[in-house]
Amino acid sequence: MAKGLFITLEGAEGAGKTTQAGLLADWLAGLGLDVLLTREPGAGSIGGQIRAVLLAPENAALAPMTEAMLLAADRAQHVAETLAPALAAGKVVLCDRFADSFFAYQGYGRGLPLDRLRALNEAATGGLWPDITLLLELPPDEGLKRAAARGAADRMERERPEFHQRLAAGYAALAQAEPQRIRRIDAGQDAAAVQAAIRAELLPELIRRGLVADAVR
Ligand code: Z5A
Repeated sequence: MAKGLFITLEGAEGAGKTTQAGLLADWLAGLGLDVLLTREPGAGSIGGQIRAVLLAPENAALAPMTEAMLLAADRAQHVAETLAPALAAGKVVLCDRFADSFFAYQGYGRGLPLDRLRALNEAATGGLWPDITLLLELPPDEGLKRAAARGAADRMERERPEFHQRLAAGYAALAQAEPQRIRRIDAGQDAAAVQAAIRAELLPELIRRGLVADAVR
């Protein structure tokens, strides 16, 4: 289906994904690439409505499978409306969270069976999978401190510390299983140093795929 390049940013709350995605989009555009920056959950008008249900603190009673199905619905809409057309048009797509969040949060965090989540994810994406994933790693308490400094916590940020520990372990397991795709980045450095580490990971890939000239190195 895809002929563009699909890059996802992953990590726990406050790891700096949104900050880094913006800096990365600017750098890639500066290299002359046609970039689309998007996110999950909540891209587009329908996604925005699903996101509001998912994150509202008053929806504390949302059952884990309901949460998973809402996230899968958001992803199905996002793939159909945004991701597949952009990749088919040859764009570099940067997505702030995608399927690895699903396995880390709903699988390792909530304890839903991974095989069920894989089936749900496959139904939502039609098999679309990231080419490269940048996993921003930060101890959970550090990320939560950063997120808290920003303001009121949403439904998921209010989870107990054990939940955040499980999802950090889940991300590590996903990265171990797919080291070629998932690049682990130390997110405990200042934002400029994190961005430099991301660019150092990506540049050889961009050159290898013929998207930028070796001269940029
Ligand atoms: N979710 C899920 O469960 N399953 C799924 O399949 C998907 C998602 C797709 C979306 O929340 C929620 O959905 C998320 C997982 C779940 N759980 N929660 N909560 P969101 O989109 O609202 O938030 P988020 O994705 O967790 O991102 P975030 O909390 O906004 O954090 P971030 O994007 O990683 O970080 P940031 O916004 O760039 O930075 C956070 C703060 O730290 C900010 O004040 C920055 O200025 C600061 N910052 C950034 N970088 C640094 C460095 N390097 N040093 C110091 N301070 C920094």
